[in-house]
Amino acid sequence: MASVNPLSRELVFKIVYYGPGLGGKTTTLEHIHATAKPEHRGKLVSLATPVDRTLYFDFLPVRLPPVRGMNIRLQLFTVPGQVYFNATRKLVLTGADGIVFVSDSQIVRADANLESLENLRENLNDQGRDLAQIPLIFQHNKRDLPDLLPVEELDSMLNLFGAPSLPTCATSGEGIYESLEKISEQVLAAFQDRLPESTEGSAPANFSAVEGGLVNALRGATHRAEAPTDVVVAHIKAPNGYPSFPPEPSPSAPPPPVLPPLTTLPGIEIDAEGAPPPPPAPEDALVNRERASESGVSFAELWPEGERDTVRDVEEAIARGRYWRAIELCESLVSRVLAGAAGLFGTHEAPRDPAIVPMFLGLDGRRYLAFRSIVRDARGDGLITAREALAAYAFAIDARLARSSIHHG
Ligand SMILES: Nc1nc2c(ncn2[C@@H]2O[C@H](COP(=O)(O)OP(=O)(O)OP(=O)(O)O)[C@@H](O)[C@H]2O)c(=O)[nH]1
Ligand SMILES: [Mg+2]
Repeated sequence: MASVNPLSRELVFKIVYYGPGLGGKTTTLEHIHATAKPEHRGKLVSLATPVDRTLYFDFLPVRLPPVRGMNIRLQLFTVPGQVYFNATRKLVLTGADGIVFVSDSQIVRADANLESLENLRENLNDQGRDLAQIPLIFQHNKRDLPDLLPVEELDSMLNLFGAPSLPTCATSGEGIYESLEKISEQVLAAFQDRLPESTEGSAPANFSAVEGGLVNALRGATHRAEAPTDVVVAHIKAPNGYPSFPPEPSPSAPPPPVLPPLTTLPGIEIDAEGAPPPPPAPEDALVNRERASESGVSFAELWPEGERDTVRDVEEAIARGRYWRAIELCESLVSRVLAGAAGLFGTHEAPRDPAIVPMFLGLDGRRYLAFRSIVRDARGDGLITAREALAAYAFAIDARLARSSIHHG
């Protein structure tokens, strides 16, 4: 949901691009990222398969020009359109302030559009929300291709509430900024409607005050000689039994295995972060062996050299029953992982929603919140059990593994 910081006069809105697989959601964000003025957009983060199908989501932060003294930031997300990734779609949809439904205008994709819209409606219902009450626009995409449904027909099939709809071509960028402007207006208007009467008039209602219009203010270039470099891509290998990621499953093909939830990611491919760590000096190796033999197996190798001692301290604390100490150390390990990741995504632009930040790393927001609650318990007077210390350590290990899988693309 929209967050407001009255001190900095800043509004943050979450906008989710939803729609059938291969409809053009990721391409839309890529276009905005590649052509918006650098001061108006942050890094593009994509969690995709090696063949560029969205596996978890894409994320792009956008800063709009100030309107009536309010700074407005948008957090643009895409969902994975492939039908079997519904758990992820639900998670990404949580707290959306506005939805851009990216339909595929090709006649052959008519059913896929309808199914995706129905899926959107169901997922919102599960969250106690109603599509009719949420700012929504339609991007009827791929208008450059042959064998298309007319826009009017797409509207009569999909756009049952009379939401704004625009024809677009995400590959050339046609209509993409106009869609962004429309959804921005809708979320602002909805936000203003929710304000108490006393503050009415203090919030911006539309972008007419922006000189030259929002589109011109945002758009820096229509073409770039080189692809932008600030794209963070985590290419996540599909888990076993999910070998090829076909463009769209054929109806006769057996359904692919279910993807692991965001919490586990067993098939994650750990890319080396730069050069491999240097082998330990002989005396370090000796110390490591001694300490490892005290606590059995050690996970220290998963961390960079400078943090391995802390990891060994965690293991020792658990082995000796000093659970509160283990949790305290896990908290510092996790904080460093998240801070490092925030640097990758751009500290100012990273979402502040605590359930979203760990999601960048492919971690489940709920597990992160459970971890925070264990940390709070450990600081209080309550009894801390081995189970809690082990759960905290397991989360720290997951966070570390997920962090290792992200590199600059
Ligand atoms: N001709 C044409 N191709 C497009 C357009 N938009 C996207 N594409 C192509 O369609 C393919 C899929 O686009 P994506 O943006 O990855 O689709 P998506 O909706 O993110 O797909 P999922 O991540 O699987 O949900 C890519 O090859 C794009 O280049 C368009 O407007 N016109
Ligand atoms: Mg995608």
